[in-house]
Amino acid sequence: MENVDFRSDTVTLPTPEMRQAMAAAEVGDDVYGEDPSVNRLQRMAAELVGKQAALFVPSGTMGNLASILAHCQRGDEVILGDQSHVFINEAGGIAAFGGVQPHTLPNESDGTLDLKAIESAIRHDDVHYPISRLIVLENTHNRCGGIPLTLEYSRAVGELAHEHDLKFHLDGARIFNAAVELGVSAADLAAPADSVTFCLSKGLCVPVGSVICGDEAFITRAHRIRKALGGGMRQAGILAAAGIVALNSMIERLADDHRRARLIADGLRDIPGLSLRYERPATNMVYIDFTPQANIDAYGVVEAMREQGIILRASGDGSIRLVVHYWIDDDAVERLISYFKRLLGR
Ligand code: TLP
Repeated sequence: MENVDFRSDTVTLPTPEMRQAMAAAEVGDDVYGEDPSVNRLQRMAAELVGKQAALFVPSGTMGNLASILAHCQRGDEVILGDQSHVFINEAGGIAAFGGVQPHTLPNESDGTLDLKAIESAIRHDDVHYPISRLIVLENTHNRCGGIPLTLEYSRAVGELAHEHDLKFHLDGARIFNAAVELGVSAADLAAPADSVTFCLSKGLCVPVGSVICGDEAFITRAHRIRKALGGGMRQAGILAAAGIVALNSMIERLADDHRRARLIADGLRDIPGLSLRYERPATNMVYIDFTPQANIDAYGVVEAMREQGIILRASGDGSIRLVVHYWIDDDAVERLISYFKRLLGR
């Protein structure tokens, strides 16, 4: 029996087409700017999200870090959500390496930050205060159920930022999930932002890599920072070749993942002892909690499911996030639902 892994879309393996493209990739030394595959990927990425230029980086974490350091000076303040990946899951890098102070605001359940709260968080000019420099949003919002932030909301934040002379960075790790779900282009979603990071190594199945996009001056600064962070890779075209396949052929199919996430929610909804944190999965994630009625907790579920070849991960708060991706087909969805029914006694 084959294992199926619902822990994250980061577990995705490259497709056979990617492996072929990687084997045949034209490469050069990218630190010299001489890797034709990296250069091609960067041009494609910039065009796709409607920015002047792009930079290939090893991870989404480095993409966010290099972007924030390219916008901010030491002692500057960045306004971001208390549930954001940058704040929670990036090892405090912006503070550790950039001396940048996070000013967190509570994320609403739909992943947004209240516009009035953002406005009052922006510091006025006073020697006591840090300088408010940047707003960071996440789209889709991972910890808020994988929900996409709308075009209208992103525009409102962009206007607010620019009115106050702040920059706006978008952690668009899953921006293509958002675009596909909302039926808009990634370029439209990214337009209000000064910079955007997106990941190739999640739902798009590339083994390694993310891309930062923005204007030429921003990318020039980010390029130097990437080098300082140790992210200058040599024959990175081996990886970029998979990225090119992804941008050409893996975006539209993300809708299948969203459809399957909804099938999972429908299949689990009425199981006693289990509750859906978000009634209707917005994109490719289903968050489940266990009520006292369940005869088992999240850790027990993970263990029992592993014996059936279903790989899950429990969070510290007792929930499980199920993430759908390219390697999860309809059979895997069926298997998951039927084991949950069996395990929880129905
Ligand atoms: N998210 C991972 C874990 O780190 C939690 C996951 O399994 O979802 N931004 C967002 C919104 C992300 O979800 C992630 C990864 C990143 C940035 C960082 O990307 P990588 O893992 O490439 O550094």
